[in-house]
Amino acid sequence: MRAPKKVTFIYRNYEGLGVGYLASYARSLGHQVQLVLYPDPWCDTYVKQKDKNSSMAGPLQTRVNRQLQDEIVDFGPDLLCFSTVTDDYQWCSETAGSLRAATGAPSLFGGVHVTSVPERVALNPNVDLFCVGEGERLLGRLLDELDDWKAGEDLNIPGLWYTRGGLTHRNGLGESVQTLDELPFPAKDLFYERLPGLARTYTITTSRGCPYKCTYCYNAVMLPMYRDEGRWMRQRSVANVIDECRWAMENFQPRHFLFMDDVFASSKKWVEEFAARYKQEIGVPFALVTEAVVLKDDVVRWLKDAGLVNVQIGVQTLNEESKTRIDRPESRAQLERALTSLNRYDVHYQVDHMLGVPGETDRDQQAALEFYNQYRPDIVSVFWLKYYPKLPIIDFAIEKGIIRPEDIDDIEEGRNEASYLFGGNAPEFARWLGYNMLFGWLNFLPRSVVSFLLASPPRIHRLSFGSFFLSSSLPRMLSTVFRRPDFRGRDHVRRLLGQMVYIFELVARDVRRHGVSSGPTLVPAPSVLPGPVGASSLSPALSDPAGMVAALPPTAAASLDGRTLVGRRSGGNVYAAGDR
Ligand code: B12
Ligand code: SF4
Repeated sequence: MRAPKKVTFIYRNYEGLGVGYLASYARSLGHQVQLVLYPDPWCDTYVKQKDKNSSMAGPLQTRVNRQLQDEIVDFGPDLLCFSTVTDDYQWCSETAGSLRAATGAPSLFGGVHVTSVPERVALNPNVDLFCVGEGERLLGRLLDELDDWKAGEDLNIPGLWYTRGGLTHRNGLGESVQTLDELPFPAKDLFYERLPGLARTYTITTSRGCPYKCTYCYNAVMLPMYRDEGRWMRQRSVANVIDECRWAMENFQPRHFLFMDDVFASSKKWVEEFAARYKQEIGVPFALVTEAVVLKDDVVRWLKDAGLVNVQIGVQTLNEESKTRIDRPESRAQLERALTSLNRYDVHYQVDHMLGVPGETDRDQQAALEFYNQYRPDIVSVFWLKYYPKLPIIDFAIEKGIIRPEDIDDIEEGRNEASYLFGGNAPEFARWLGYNMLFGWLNFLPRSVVSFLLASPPRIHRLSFGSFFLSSSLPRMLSTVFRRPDFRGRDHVRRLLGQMVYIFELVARDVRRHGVSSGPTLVPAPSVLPGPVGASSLSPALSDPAGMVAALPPTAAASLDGRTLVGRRSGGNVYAAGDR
């Protein structure tokens, strides 16, 4: 190996497993790694996207950013690494612009967004190098050959792309790690140093990829890409996962584990062995994310016996036609079997329900409510459909006139600011608000009350309030306070509080360094990306709110501050004409 390099990872808000793996891989090769977490609770893609420039966020954020930039400059990196989901792409781009100017180091981008639209990223002058696909092997080789690239030589590393001299060098796809057991455990310490509270729940994955390809999920983009490059769905051995859990217990003493696979427990034989060893050797309560297809009765029993307390499963829709159209893997019978088993073994569980699926009607939401009222999940968590780059569902939305071909620009540049927590890109936003409210409160209402409301749909529409707090946050907070197994909710509250402390520490360090009244000295990012394509983008219906009102039943448009809320597009509410 050539001389070890200094690598800085820049990441927003909380923990990213991808960054954890890349950082530990680079360290295992002898390089020095810095992780800089940018806290941004006012524009947190995990919480909601809003108020980027609110008066409270502005000055505080400037101090935080300056302190973090100082830390990066002090470290003197050879390479600045950014991991991007689409919602963070614009932020990553701006931040890369200013940090490159401050440090003189080149930027390397990777992650789901970059892999989905490399041809666009190639045009972004704030990105010097980027990784298409998985990054560990690529990063290792790049750090070895970075000086050659800086000296003007071309590199042929699988997955590494860059634009130089007006030409984009494309090197195919990053080599996927086929034997996951070979990877060093993620560099958790880097995250925990910044936000110690994260260590309370150790986030882990036992696999990569998913055998399915739902049309609204990134797997539908990745699976075809990696078809000829080995297996996309890969499973770690039980021994390797248990080793990581034991290592985590020794080093960080977590209270819980959270298995964040796309689909946990996709092999029954694997689960049986895992459950037995976990119970004996680890024994700490755990939660997992999975799909109903794999939750057979004995699987739930083994996992419960091993310490399973909390499950999150995707349901999304109960409409058979929608299911086929969005390629959901489970049958109704499999879903019923999974929920019956979770109820039988008394496991706290959350179902994810999607609002805004094109083509669905009031009847579909009523049928979903009836179903959930029968099985009574502990939480019905509503996620609104949001269009991410290259997802197959986009074609259908275009066909239905929900988005227009010219909206693709916003989607692929990460400028679609719709929140997946409230409104998403649903053109008939207001139509679903009453259901959203009822899903949120379902588990707190007696069955008979839900049935009473269902008996007359206008009663449900009367619950239409355009308030995320009332429909989702409040019931979730109550669940967090009163239900012990809902530790994920409590973690979230702790994370937010931890972030406030972190912000305070950063501001205090900035004040020590620059004084109380000194103005910002951040290097401004050059503005490089094309601006928004116009206020009317994303839905013809939304650019014509009056038309929308006509299209909705009278009870579906929600009243907000005396105005008629008819829809929601990127970044804000849309009111009926004359009400704005
Ligand atoms: C765990 C998870 C979360 C966790 C943690 C997020 C995180 N950043 O790790 C939480 C709950 C916080 C979360 C929140 C959100 N998530 Co999420 N999440 C996932 C999930 C299930 C696993 C991520 C993971 O750990 N992958 C495993 C690692 C190893 O893979 P990786 O991160 O892709 O990294 C590899 C490569 O991409 C590449 N790479 C990545 N970064 C870099 C950087 C460099 C420099 C290089 C060289 C390479 C490289 O190398 C890595 C190792 O091989 C993914 C689906 C998935 N399986 O990826 C969705 C996913 C990433 N989430 C998604 C989204 C949309 C979100 C949210 C906006 C909300 C939502 N709708 O779910 C927020 C955004 C928060 C944020 N800013 O990241 C989408 C992203 C789609 C898109 N086009 O942007 C995904 C793909 C799921 C989906 N809906 O299809 N998420
Ligand atoms: S089953 Fe889940 S992880 Fe797999 S493709 Fe569908 S939504 Fe994505």
